[in-house]
Amino acid sequence: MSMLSFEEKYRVRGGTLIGGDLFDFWVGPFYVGFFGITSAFFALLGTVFIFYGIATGPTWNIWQINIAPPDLSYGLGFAPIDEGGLWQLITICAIGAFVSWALRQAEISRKLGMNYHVPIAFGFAILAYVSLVVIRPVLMGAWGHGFPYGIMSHLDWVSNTGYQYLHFHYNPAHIIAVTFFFTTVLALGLHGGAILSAVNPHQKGDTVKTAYHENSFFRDTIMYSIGSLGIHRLGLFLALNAGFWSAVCIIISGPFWTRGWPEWYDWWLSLPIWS
Ligand code: UQ1
Repeated sequence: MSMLSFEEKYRVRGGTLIGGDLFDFWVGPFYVGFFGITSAFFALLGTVFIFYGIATGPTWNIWQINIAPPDLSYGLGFAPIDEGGLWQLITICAIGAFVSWALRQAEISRKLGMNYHVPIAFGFAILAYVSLVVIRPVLMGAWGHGFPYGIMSHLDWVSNTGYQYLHFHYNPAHIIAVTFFFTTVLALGLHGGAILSAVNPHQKGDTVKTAYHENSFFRDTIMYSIGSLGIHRLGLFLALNAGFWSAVCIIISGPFWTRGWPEWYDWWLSLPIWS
């Protein structure tokens, strides 16, 4: 079934941010809209650039493919296509596609009379990416500080960048980000488990359990239930903070702290109370 029987009533005109009624239509199950067009445009163009880079590069080995940013000597200028210019074009297409997608989410939210939690949440994921390839490189004065597009090469970049600060796990914002990532996983694990154990019957014919059972489970085990709305608010809070502190931890590394992160804790030894 390509369209649920009740979906038709949600296919309403309006809510567009740009283009009026011109792109206000669906293709199969997909809403198009102005930003659907720009999403597809940037995604396809970026993919073409990636395949151009692979085809003119030294390997088709999926692990070794690498499209690198320009040399640091190019600063914040444009580089020739085969010297990092392709990375710059791909980055522009990626940001164009991600932002278009967020705005398409905003148009669909408006159309459905929903609030903007979904595009805002996706905006945090975009922020985390943009921190790495735009904000930090601009603050440090060269596109060459962006990470390379490749499976092994981007891992090497993460490792090298980490060791540049001696031990990246001492970065206080990194600690906060990792803690939010782990707590997000814990919350989704608990929540997914709670939902499935309430909804999945023991055997065919058993009744599906409701929110009362979910509440009772957590009351009985930990004496507290945050509630069925609360768990989703908590989940969103945890996930957005994971993305936000990830952005913070990499933006402060270089632009605002150039020494090893273990040294950062010397502020404790420098407190006047010890003298
Ligand atoms: C919870 O309290 C709750 O409310 C009923 C859920 O909704 C089904 C949950 O999924 C979870 C995981 C909890 C427990 C969470 C906390 C923070 C106590």
